Amino acid sequence: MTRTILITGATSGFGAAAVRRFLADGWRVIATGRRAERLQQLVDAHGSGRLHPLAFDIRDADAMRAALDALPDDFRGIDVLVNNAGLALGTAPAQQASLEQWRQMIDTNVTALATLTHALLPALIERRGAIINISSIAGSYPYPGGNVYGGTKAFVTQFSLGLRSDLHGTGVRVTSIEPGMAETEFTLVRTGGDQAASDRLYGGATPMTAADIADVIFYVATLPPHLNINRLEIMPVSQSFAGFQVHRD
Ligand code: NDP
Ligand code: 8X3
Repeated sequence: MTRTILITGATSGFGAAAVRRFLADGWRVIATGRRAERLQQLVDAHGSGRLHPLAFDIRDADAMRAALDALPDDFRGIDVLVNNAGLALGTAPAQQASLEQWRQMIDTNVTALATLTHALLPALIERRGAIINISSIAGSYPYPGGNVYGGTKAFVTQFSLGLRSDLHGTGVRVTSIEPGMAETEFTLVRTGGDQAASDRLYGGATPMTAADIADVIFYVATLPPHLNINRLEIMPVSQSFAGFQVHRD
């Protein structure tokens, strides 16, 4: 039977790679994001038989509801939800950060993720489906300038574990995937379009790729139904841990 997956943030990075990965395996894919032209490019490349684009700002709850309500019959039975849409904005210390950027991260990474999950829970329970949330190592390991971004990802991880508890006995699986450094448009977005900063961060480091993470999402989504990976933390070999900082007078 053809299974259906909804992937948010499918216009770039992990989400776009995951769309390709699941289509290649014969799934039906609902792909969301704001940039309609990027979604259209996916349709142009893969056809619309098993791919349904939904262009909306995930922070707009009414637009989200309307998009879900308008799904064609073939795409209504969602088996897997991948909550991937998200962003970091800025690297300034909290005391210099933009409140507007903080709010955008919370609205996108936390509120929209919870809203979409809430909307799809009845259908996912009915189909004994799965929820795969894209968190981050930033939710576990603080770093200077990570402030609200890290806080939003800590929410994603803890929300995932809480969902597991609540969904006990329903057969619905929930996984928090927590990647480290991966080269996507993430740093371009975070820096307001600074390509040189993005190149400096990833240059010579052999970061993970979007396809690496898409493979991990696919692995989690296709595990035997009696297995649940609760949390999955993944880094490139070139990335590891550093020490605490000490201020001296
Ligand atoms: P990209 O910037 O390449 O992709 C982010 C995606 O999120 C885009 O498709 C974008 O679509 C979508 N998105 C952002 N804001 C909105 C919005 N308001 N409405 C709808 N869609 C939105 O980054 P990544 O692929 O790297 O990021 C994917 C996820 O992975 C994020 O949650 C990120 O925090 C997380 N992550 C990334 C890591 C990395 O190193 N790259 C590491 C750990 C976690 P559009 O702009 O078209 O709306
Ligand atoms: C993205 C990874 O370390 O840049 O979530 O915050 S990090």
